[in-house]
Amino acid sequence: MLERASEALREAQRVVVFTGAGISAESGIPTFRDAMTGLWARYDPAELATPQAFRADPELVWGWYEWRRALVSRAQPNAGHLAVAAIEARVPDMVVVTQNVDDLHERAGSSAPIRLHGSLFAPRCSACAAPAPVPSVVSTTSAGAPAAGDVEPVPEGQRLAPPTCAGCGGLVRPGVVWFGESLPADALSAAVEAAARCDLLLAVGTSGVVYPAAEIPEVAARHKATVIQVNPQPTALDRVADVNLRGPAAVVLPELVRAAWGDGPA
Ligand code: BJW
Repeated sequence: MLERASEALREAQRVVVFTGAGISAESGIPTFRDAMTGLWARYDPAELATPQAFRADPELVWGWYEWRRALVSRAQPNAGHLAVAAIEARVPDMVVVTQNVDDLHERAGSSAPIRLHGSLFAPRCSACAAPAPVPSVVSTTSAGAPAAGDVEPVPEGQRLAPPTCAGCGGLVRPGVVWFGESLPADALSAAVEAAARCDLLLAVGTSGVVYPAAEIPEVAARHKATVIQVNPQPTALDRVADVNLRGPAAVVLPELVRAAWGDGPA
């Protein structure tokens, strides 16, 4: 399996790496469908990630996102993110399409990932959509001592009042795409175009159940690209994958890069 995948990767001219929450799991970021733990355990992420939840309880939803932003700010890219950047260094026509709202691909060295579901670091006004400053609070009391630059802690499970927009006074919301909202049209069309012209798509750490993002590997398969999936579990994408590499991204991706080019990320 690894040999077939590495050969296809070495020969590919145009590659898309399509990532989901699983690639950040080994950086300590829970996947979206992991049961929430600690003081967040009684909430369902699929219910919090909605405009309805923000309207009903903005402090609960803003507190959850600020807690997650703090967790991400303290996390480091793992060997999986580094391997993706290593592929980019070897394949000139390579596009990263991510559903993740963390910034670990960029911090690992990927140059311009296409973000389908927004970012934890791009809050905007819920009324007029003007970009808002990222609050300076970035630490959590549950994750140990504050990191350098932290101002004050965001305890797990805590409601936080969202800031208000400097222009119109509306509530500031996370700059992410919630269920029922449209994906950024430019990002979606760039991702579909890249998938339609690639000769290899690597789907990493995604359950493949959230649409329209889950169409990206389907588009690549329809255009006869080789689809390689990296995931410890079976997923909805098994039906389009030519090769399934079962295992954690931080182990399998460096192995794949080494097998393809004889060396890998440190
Ligand atoms: C590892 C690992 C390791 C673990 N290494 N792997 C067509 C059919 C049916 C429904 C719809 C449809 N079109 C639209 C919809 C509705 C909806 C939808 O798809 N619902 C489904 C749940 C059924 N889609 C939408 O609402 C989208 N909007 C839209 O389409 O607008 C128009 C419209 C609206 C309504 C009706 C019709 C049309 C918007 C979707 C926005 C998704 N946003 C979220 C939240 C972002 C902010 C936040 O993070 O809080 O994005 S939801 C969540 O899911 C998040 C993720 O990006 C996304 C995908 O999840 P992902 O990344 O796959 O994570 P998991 O947790 O699901 O899976 C982790 C995987 O990792 C697992 O497979 C593990 O095994 C694996 N793993 N450890 C590698 N170490």
